[in-house]
Amino acid sequence: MDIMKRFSLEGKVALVTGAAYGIGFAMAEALAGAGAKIAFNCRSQKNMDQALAAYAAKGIDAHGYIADVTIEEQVKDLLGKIEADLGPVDILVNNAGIIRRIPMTEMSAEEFRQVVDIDLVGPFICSKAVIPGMVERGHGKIINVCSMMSELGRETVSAYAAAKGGLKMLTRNICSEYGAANIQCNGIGPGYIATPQTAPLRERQPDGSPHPFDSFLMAKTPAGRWGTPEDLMGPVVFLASEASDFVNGHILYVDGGILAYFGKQP
Ligand code: NAP
Ligand code: GCO
Repeated sequence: MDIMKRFSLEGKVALVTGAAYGIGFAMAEALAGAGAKIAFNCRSQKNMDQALAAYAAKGIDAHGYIADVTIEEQVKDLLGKIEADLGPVDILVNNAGIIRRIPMTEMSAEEFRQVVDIDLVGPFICSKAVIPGMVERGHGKIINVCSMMSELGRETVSAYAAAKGGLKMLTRNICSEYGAANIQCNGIGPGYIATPQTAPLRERQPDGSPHPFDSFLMAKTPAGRWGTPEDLMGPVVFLASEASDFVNGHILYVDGGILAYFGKQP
């Protein structure tokens, strides 16, 4: 058996949501490197233009579309366009997401709902839109981008933790409901990754010292560093490929060991 062939995505069409930059962009780059045709969406033309230039600079012929993952009509329209341009989606990566860091008692219900809407209802809408075609064609891969907060809580991120915990269970439920149709739905749980989303946690103090969260995180991470979007490239190709065909409903944490560790002893 040529084992490397089991990792090939040649001939597959992948949709990575919110892949204009950050983790989604790196995941799309990895899927393209393994042979997949890439479609992505984001919400603004400005981000789209920058992203298309960034993909082109890497030699990737990515197809970008403006669509908001929380609006069902826009997602249906997005999938219709992708099917016409590239073919039906074989691999869906539910990556688009936001965070709001607000103490729970100061957070409005509207702010809470907005996070849950994008981080949990969005993946439901996108998955619901691709599953019937996957069932018809007899195969499909769905990868949900979860979080440390699928397992852990922390001050100020109640909505995000609720949404990412829910996304872990949506992952298991899609596996339960559609595993028999040869659809594998797994999650990737990145640890703390250096992207625009986590920039506020890495800002230097006025005296040039590291942000207190940065020092706290280093003491909690056996790898002793922040993750990079590139750290997610191998895991996403694995979960998108035939190599993982008997892996279903699993959350693969890519966290430098955070979830295994009690923290650095004083
Ligand atoms: P990021 O740098 O803020 O990128 C988020 C992406 O999502 C952007 O491209 C954004 O594009 C898009 N997006 C947001 N809302 C959207 C919507 N309603 N419809 C379509 N696209 C939308 O975040 P990231 O750090 O790369 O994170 C990507 C995913 O990984 C998120 O789900 C995040 O929760 C998760 N994650 C991140 C980390 C980390 O440490 N960075 C760790 C664990 C999990 P536009 O705003 O242009 O639409
Ligand atoms: C936070 C962070 C996180 C990470 C990530 C961890 O404020 O705690 O932004 O939640 O982005 O999801 O896995």
